[in-house]
Amino acid sequence: MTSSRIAFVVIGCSASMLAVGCGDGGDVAATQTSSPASSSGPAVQSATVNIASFAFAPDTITLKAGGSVTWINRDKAPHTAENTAEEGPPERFDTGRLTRGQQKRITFVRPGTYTYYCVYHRFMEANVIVR
Ligand SMILES: [Cu+2]
Repeated sequence: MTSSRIAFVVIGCSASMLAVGCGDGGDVAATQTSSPASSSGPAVQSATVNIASFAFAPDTITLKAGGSVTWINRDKAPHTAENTAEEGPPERFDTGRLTRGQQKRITFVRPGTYTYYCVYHRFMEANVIVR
């Protein structure tokens, strides 16, 4: 009677060990989460940049290649959005002089980072990133 009882305990033990081993790997993998990169956001087909209080808002646009950005001047002062050749941009662009309420749409074809400024107020700087 003693020997059969020992055998029963051993079988029960190994069965529970199998169950634990089975559940282990899957649970660990399921709890892992990846944090998405949120620095520049998803690329969009079109965007609007408001020029207000001597600043471009938003100051960074991430655009799909072939997409367009529309600049609208909300200030009393005239502004432009244009880039320079010195920074080695993929392409030059220039909205020209925009007075209050005026807007200009520019289409971007070549991928790259376009850092631009206002020719009247050089401290006004912003970026269009084309992917
Ligand atoms: Cu300006």
